Amino acid sequence: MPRAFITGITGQDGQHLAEFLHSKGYQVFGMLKGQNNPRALQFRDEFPYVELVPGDLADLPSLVSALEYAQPDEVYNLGAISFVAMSFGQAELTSNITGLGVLRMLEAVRMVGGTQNNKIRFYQASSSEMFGKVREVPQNELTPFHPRSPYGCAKVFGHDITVNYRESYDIFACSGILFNHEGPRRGLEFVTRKISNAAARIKLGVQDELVMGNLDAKRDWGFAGDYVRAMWLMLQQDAPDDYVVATGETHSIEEFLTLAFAEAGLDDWHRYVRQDPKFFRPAEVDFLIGDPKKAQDKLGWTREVDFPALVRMMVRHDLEVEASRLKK
Ligand code: GDR
Repeated sequence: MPRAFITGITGQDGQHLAEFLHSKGYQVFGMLKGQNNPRALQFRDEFPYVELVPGDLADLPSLVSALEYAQPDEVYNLGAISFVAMSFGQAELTSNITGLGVLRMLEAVRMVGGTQNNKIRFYQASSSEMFGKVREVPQNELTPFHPRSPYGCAKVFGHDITVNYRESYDIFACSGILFNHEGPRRGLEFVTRKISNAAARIKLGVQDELVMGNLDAKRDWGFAGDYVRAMWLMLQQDAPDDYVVATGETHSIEEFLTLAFAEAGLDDWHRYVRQDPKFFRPAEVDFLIGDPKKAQDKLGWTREVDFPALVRMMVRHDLEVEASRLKK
């Protein structure tokens, strides 16, 4: 039975990946940080087949112990401070966890997997936020980086150090440059889920307005369930490499609002949406669109859920969840 170790296990991607690897017959270990982590209880109920192992990306000895215990064939480093807006207020913490955390994980892989013929395959969750103020359209694996937030800067470090460890120590280390990927498991702080959840609550009469930031941004939004397949495919190749994972389409926040409110059975979203400067960021990434050609050609990866289906899935889920909450 192959063994996989995942950081960020309680996040959206951790959950999708755990489910996917379990269906492939893996024994799945997930790293859980903190004392009495509030997410642990619900996670254990939903994913009884995942063995939770204590550890923290800020603490190298804990990563070594966790890997010694799990003895993984594959390590997926999905753990991070992942909310771009928050990274401006907590830049040092973000650099430590999202950036230096990758270095610590790679060191742990080196220490536990051995300095020669290291058998552990490593996946790093890199991000389209590294492209930031984009230098070309669409963005591919060779597009230069120009991050626009402490989060983006930390991800650039994580990406570069992954490539460096691959080249220096011959570690099978891959970096997936994933564009935005969403779904019903997305946290409520991210714009897509904030909209789908608000549309559902407004429809059900438990909320009357939606307060947002910059509506001019455009994103290449895919479904998280499709993207975790790409992570796994990267680690099944003969040689390690980096891949952009994206849909190749970009959509505006206004398009998302239009589809989401219509799916909830509401007329014009403009009636409910107000902008507030507190949701604006000191610097923005206005236009992202990825070129997934390499992932399609070399990994045989394709997405299954398109943009309208993604919005529909999220709004329907939130209508159900919010309606059942009302009944309680
Ligand atoms: P992003 O995701 O920053 O792209 O990073 P997010 O959904 O937070 O923002 C997308 C865009 O929407 C604009 N926006 C708002 N965003 C939020 N969260 N809330 C609002 O009210 C709002 N109004 C407008 C933002 O300004 C932004 O332009 C995500 C994260 O998952 C990262 O971890 C990941 O690396 C990248 O996607 C790829």
